[in-house]
Amino acid sequence: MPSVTRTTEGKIAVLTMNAPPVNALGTDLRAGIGEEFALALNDPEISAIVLTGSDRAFSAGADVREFGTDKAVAEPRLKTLESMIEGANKPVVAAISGVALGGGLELALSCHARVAAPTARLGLPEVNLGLLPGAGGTVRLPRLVGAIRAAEIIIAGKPLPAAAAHEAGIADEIAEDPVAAAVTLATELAIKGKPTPVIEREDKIADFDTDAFEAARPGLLKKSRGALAPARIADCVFAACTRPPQEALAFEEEAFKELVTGSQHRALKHVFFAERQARKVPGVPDPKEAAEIASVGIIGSGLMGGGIAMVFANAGIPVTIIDVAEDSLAKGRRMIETNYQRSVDRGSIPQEKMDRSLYLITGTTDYEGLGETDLVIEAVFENMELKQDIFGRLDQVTRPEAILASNTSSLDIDQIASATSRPEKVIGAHFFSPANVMKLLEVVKGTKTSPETIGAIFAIAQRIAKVPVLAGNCDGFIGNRMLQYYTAEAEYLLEEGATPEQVDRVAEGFGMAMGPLAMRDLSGMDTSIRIREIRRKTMPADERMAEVVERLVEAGRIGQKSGKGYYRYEGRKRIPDPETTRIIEELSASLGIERREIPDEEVRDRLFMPLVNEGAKELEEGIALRAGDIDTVWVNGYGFPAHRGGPMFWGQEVGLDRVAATAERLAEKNGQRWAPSQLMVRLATEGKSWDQA
Ligand code: T1G
Repeated sequence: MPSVTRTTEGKIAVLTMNAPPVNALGTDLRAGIGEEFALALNDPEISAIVLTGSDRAFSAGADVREFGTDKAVAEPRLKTLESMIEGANKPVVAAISGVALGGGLELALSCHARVAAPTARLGLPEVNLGLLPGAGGTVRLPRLVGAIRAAEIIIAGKPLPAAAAHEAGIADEIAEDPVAAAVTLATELAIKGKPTPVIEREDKIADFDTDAFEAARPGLLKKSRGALAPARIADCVFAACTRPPQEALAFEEEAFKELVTGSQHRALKHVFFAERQARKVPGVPDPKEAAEIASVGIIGSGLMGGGIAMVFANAGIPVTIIDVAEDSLAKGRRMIETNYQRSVDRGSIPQEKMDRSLYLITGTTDYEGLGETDLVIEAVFENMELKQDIFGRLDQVTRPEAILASNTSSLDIDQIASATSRPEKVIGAHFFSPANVMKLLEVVKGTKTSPETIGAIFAIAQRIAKVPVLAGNCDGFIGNRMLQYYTAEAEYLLEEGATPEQVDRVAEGFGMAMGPLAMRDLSGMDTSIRIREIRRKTMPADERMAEVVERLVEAGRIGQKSGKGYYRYEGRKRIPDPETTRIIEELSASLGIERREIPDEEVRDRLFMPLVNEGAKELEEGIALRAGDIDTVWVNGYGFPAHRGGPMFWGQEVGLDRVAATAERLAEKNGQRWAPSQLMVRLATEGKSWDQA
């Protein structure tokens, strides 16, 4: 039961919030805070108050699970507590360890001062839930850091390390022992008088310039990609600087209500909890009990191998990279150094972080170097014979307990495991490029992969800040198996009358980071010709693969690297090219396809509904455990807009009956692999959601 315990240090009351695991400010904890504050404020023996939480969290903010229920607005609300603190006749100091996020930081901002531990992180991440700080954050933060900086911080939604928070003026002091330091500060403030409450400070917004703020607005919103909250955050910060505090608080409350009842918050709340649920795999030991992985080997020093090596080194884990030749190792090393240097030059990591990580990465051509590693990840190109040869050698040189993983993006894990004497230790660890940036890790279990092996990979995923999702062992696992329908329809649409710029405009308007055709131009089309030929030979008799790629490659248009593909390029700028249209029109004519105007809505449905349908089939087959897992894959691995919740959540929102109807139509045109999932048809008929499957 959430509670608040009180201890006293001399004449200082120290109130400690206890609502594991992260002091989410649910009704019970809020009630406890209210009660203990009232007692302390009325206690003549108490001259000041310190509010603190646990080492892990001062508070992670409002309890997201309460949103949409009466509990969220039950008294004492956060704002009630903030008024009580700000209006207190005694100083109140927040002592912050761990995280102070959202309503947690807002509560701390209503205190008269804030002391943070050096490892604490302070932020207002509500935008990641499709919300904005609804307890005064948009009104108080500008009063500490100024309007534009406040808008930047809140719209970015990323917690600040304590040092940055201190530099910005959010934390007043950094101390190894925040509670002790807060007691000292509270004692001083009790004597010399409490500072002006943040809500009453005007100096940081006195020179607020409405024109300058409006001129900055486009830059503030440039990464919104259809999300509604960022613009509302900017509106609230503007109101905070142009209206009296109480009016600004009321304005913020209205904007918050608008967002918390909207579909984007529902979608983002789904993503938040789906990512956390994906970590829980029935029958797999809790990652906390997994055997520790203290050293890692990587086979292959190319783009993926180097990126994966960085991921482990960044987590402080020594990495040995194996490649066949010294010059490949040297080239791979240079690529890693360049990546780190770029981050240092951008200011996103300090030099010592780069030095420490590089120190942890070594390279050798000798497999014997892997004799003591706990985990080896193979990251060579997609050739089964080569992978089997590598796994056979790894089976010889590594300790029997070592886990052997493949970064393959679609090949059969069982076939790879058959090259070893330890199939229970063989698993897929599919990173997404660039591996040191993309958060998703598809963990692919083979028929014989043991629960302990899966648990160990889920545990290490947490340490390397990846989002793990368990996938069954099929062609393309969860994500790539669905992706093929998205890219295939993008091409069919071109043959039938759409233009590349229309397809990409619709996809990017939907919220994808980059449209499918621009994406293909970026990766280059020449490399896919061979794979396409193999697929053509093995695809079902009732299917025909579109031929746009082949026609463009024949015309020397292989993508950005050749200056032209679907588009013509000036640098990285893509320009529609009539030559592409001519080539596609010729193709349509040769196929006897009568081109037509295709409405944007049809383009959207044909790009995204097949994802939902194929995801449903993966649920039927057990390739994916939950619809939320599939959404987690797409949001973290493919740039699917999180404010739409992922393909499965979105499919449910638009109506599974509509998805099924589109699948029917596409099956007639493309072949039976596109036919509606029976599970989805049943749920649509019964009016049920994925979780009721
Ligand atoms: N509400 C409810 N549950 C929460 C929660 C929250 N705010 N934060 C975490 N949990 C649960 C989580 O679901 C998981 O549960 C467990 O705690 C551990 O979390 C009014 C409106 C704090 C950095 O957006 O970023 O305040 O799976 O697995 O990796 O303006 O949780 O164990 O059952 O993530 O160590 C704003 C969200 C809310 C912060 C810890 N706050 N949380 O990460 O552990 S809105 C946030 C996080 C708000 C006000 C507004 C992270 C973390 P379970 P975890 P972690």
